Amino acid sequence: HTTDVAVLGAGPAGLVLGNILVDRGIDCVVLERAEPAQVRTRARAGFLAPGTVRTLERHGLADGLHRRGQPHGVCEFRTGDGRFRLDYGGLGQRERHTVYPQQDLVSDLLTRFLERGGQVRFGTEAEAVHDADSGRPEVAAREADGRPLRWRARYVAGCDGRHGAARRSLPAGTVRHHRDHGVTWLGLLAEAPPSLDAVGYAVHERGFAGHMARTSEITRYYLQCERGTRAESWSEERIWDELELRMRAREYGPLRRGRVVQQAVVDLESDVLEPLRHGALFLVGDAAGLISPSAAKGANLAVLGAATLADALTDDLVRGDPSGLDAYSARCLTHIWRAQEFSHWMIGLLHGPSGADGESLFHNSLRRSRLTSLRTSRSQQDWFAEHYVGI
Ligand code: RFL
Repeated sequence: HTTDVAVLGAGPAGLVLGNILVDRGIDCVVLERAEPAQVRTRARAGFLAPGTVRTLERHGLADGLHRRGQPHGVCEFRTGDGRFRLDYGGLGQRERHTVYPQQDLVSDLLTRFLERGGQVRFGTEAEAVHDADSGRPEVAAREADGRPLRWRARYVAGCDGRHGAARRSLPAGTVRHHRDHGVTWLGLLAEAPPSLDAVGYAVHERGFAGHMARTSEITRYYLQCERGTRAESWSEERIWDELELRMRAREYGPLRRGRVVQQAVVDLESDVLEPLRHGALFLVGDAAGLISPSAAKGANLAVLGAATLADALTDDLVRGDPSGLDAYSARCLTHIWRAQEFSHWMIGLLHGPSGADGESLFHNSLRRSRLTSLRTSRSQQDWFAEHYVGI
């Protein structure tokens, strides 16, 4: 098989890229390991930055999120020193998030891609990208029944996440900046309405707890836990009791409990690959860099990276201008590092550092002081708001 652009992975990155290319008449194929039902139902992110929404609007991909997404602009911090709310939608650039579950966005993108005549090979696992340094790279893949498949393309977009084939196919010597933050979260999805009209961040001596709305019936919660925790070892009752304790429900009101439908352990890790281009192979989204979920940037970076690559590919394939492809890596790395820096700052706001003195009085006091600045300093609040919704 041959195509102009072989896209590995049908997540937010791959499907935004595919949609823009097909809309511009560029031949592409998306190879996706999972089956459609799985692609349409994987619950992950939910907070879309205004820049992400504008990008999706520009490419006719925002109908669903305008219909069903909810604007969101407030967060609430609960600490031993009391609680405070930040109306971040009225601070900084005065912009808000749109809360729209990632699986709904991905489902919309997939529907739109197929309507536009896009081709997805589901149940097809990319195994390796060969000859990336040549003008005719090849993707070796395997279909669900084990049959091998080869696609020759002009370009390959690695949108297949952190464990995908694109990362495995990088030449030796690719730089991977990696950081394990030494913090682990139990990520939970509850069939329960949100308990607050804000994102809730609870900083507690027993560890961080977080609350994020998804829909009127579904809420995401996070609980910091010991490294090496098995997700199943937490019973529903223990989860809700611990959430109520850390979120100080006795002072600020009970949580609305419900069935916990997903519980998974997430080790907070970040990495950035450099460069993001190797010959004809480009890395996008989680394949390009993994960002800890502390600042909800991952899906947003995926959409932005995909739109940037789509423009660069269009310039090259339609107009014969390769300058956008040459600039792709540097351009995306600028956004990625800004998001990493803020995400790192958030980790320091919400937890002690890893290691023996993580919960030392020294670090606790620094964190308290950082929270005090955020509570009392208008310029700090503006800075926070700008970076919280920015991308
Ligand atoms: P995805 O979404 O992982 O999609 C990759 C796709 O590639 C497929 N695939 C392959 N296909 C073919 N061959 C192979 N060898 C393949 N290997 C993999 C997979 O099946 C999949 O369909 O990557 P993409 O498109 O780069 O998008 C990234 C985002 O999904 C990710 O950054 C976010 O979900 C991160 N994230 C959040 N981001 C936000 O912006 N806001 C949030 O509130 C937010 N919350 C979260 C999150 C991630 C979480 N987890 C699960 C780590 C909350 C959680 C709990």
